[in-house]
Amino acid sequence: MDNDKDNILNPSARKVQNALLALGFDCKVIEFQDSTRTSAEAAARVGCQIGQIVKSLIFRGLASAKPVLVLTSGANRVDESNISRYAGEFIGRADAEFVRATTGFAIGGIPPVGHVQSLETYLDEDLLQYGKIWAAAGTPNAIFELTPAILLKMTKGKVVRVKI
Ligand code: 5CA
Repeated sequence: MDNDKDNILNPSARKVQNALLALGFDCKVIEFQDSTRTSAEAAARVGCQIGQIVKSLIFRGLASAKPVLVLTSGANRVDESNISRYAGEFIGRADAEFVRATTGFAIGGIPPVGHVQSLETYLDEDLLQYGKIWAAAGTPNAIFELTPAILLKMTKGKVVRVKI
């Protein structure tokens, strides 16, 4: 593994890089000058298809208030009724405060791992078609490259259909 001491990162991006290394994944967090806040911006930064960007969306169980992480292809819109079925209860979109409290990160930079608590996680089956994908790394201009198989392994997510 490369010694990554020389990769100077914003503290939130560093938190993600450290979490990846601690989990045993040799993924390198990259910070850009320009925004990777949206899937379109992230795809423009790395020159990939928008579908290769992993969106990390937090939902909230309406009955239990449990957080649910949905990792979806940047090309897709999440059908909340699908996720409700998998989660076993109605779910709604989490607000910014809930996202921060359950993940430790702000919207626009939510990584797939390194959260303050472990999250029930669903992974969009459409991500599996790509050789390489990119996920957010703690800030709205940090991302890292990985494969769908690695994403599955690091999150222990359940592969599901998320779109309608
Ligand atoms: N860094 C990029 C690409 S990796 C990124 O994090 N994209 S994202 O899709 O995972 O995160 C932004 C998403 O957060 C948006 O798609 C949007 O659906 C959601 N979002 C934005 N504002 C809010 C808000 N106020 N409450 C809940 N969700 C929000």
